[in-house]
Amino acid sequence: MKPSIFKDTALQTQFDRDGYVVMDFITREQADKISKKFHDLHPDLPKGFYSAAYNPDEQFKEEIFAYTEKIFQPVLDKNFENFKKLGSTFLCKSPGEEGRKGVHQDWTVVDESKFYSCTIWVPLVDTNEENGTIRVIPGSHLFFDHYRSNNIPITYKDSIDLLWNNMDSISMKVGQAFILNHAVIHGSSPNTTNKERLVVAYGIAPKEAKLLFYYKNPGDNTDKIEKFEMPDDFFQRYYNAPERPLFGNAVDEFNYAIKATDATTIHQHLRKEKIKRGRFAESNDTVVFEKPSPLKIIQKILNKIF
Ligand SMILES: O=C(O)CCC(=O)C(=O)O
Repeated sequence: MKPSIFKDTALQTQFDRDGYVVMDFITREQADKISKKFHDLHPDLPKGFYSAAYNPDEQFKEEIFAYTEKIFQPVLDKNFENFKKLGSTFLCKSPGEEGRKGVHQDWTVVDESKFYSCTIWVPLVDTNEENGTIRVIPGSHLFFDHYRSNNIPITYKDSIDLLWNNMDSISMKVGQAFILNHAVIHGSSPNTTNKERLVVAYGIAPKEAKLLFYYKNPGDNTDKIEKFEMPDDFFQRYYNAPERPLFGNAVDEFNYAIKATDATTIHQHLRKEKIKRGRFAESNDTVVFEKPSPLKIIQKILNKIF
């Protein structure tokens, strides 16, 4: 059993089952303040999908963390226990196709046989499919147990469209939080409106979880990966991804090969999850996602009789 961090046991159960939860988090006024801070720090709107995490200026990122922290602190204390803070950043998605975030999982940064790590994703505007809200496959944090990082191959590369088409698009109100397990499969559509979609993202993990990072050299054709132990401010400081981290302790090195998972297995995972949630109609087909209409049921019965 992995340690709990939600004070509300119903939320923890939902998080453990789905790999994410949505909850009310900060007020519209607080969201507007954070939004103003973003605009003060970014007088020119960044293009495409922007994360402040890749800025090498630690002072700049510390200012974002400290500002968010002041507003988040009481809300975190009210809702979470036994957790540690990993830092925070802005995610801005400007209008345009380049803002799309494809199907992915976030890096493995803790020992996931014992722990999990999370992002609290808080939109500073209402979000929906049109302006590029988050999309997710419920329960997909339990599909695979591979290490994840830049350059480590993914097991589902041949099923990207299948996964994208089976995501839930989560419309959110400003100030709500989408709290995701870093292992859950997620992504986001392009912003097709004419206004930026702004989010503040804040990392947390169970207190006892040591931070880790797995690095694969893209220029190396072997299966070798390196394991690093990282300080708790890893996310605040690691700006040069996908390159080798410039800090942390390299503690191990080993061969790590990932086999592709075939589409049938992925269909089975999706089907199982949909059945769990009562969203999969009984059928001899492998992928029927909607409930059968009464007309179809009558037709089936008639087909059996005649
Ligand atoms: O903000 C978004 O649209 C997606 C963010 C995301 O997927 C990530 O940072 O891993």
